[in-house]
Amino acid sequence: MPRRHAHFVVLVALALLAPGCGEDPVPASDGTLRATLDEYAITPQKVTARAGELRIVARNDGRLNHNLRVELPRQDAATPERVVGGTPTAQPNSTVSGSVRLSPGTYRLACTIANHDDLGMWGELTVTER
Ligand SMILES: [Cu+2]
Repeated sequence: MPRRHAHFVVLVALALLAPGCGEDPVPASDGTLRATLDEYAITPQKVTARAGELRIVARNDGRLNHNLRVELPRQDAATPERVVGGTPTAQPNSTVSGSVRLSPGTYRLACTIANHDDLGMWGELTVTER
């Protein structure tokens, strides 16, 4: 096989193995988003919900403290993300909950503790009309 093709095959294989890539979003059922927190991931990473009150229940399966916050994406480089709601901090092996009122739009999910967001603790929340 020519070298260029070999590289292509490797890239496709990596793309298929990469977690979270191309995953279908998981709908929040009964107005509740259930998620698991771990070092350093939010599962599921892509979620959809209907506009209105969203209850968030997050279980911490990790060994560090984590939280699950809903953020409006930054409008430009100079403006930070704005947290609109979420859960308090969850100790390891505990479950925390919170609720947030959401209008249709695209939001980020993130753990706002230390640099967990940068390490991969983030996700996407798409809110649609009721
Ligand atoms: Cu965290």
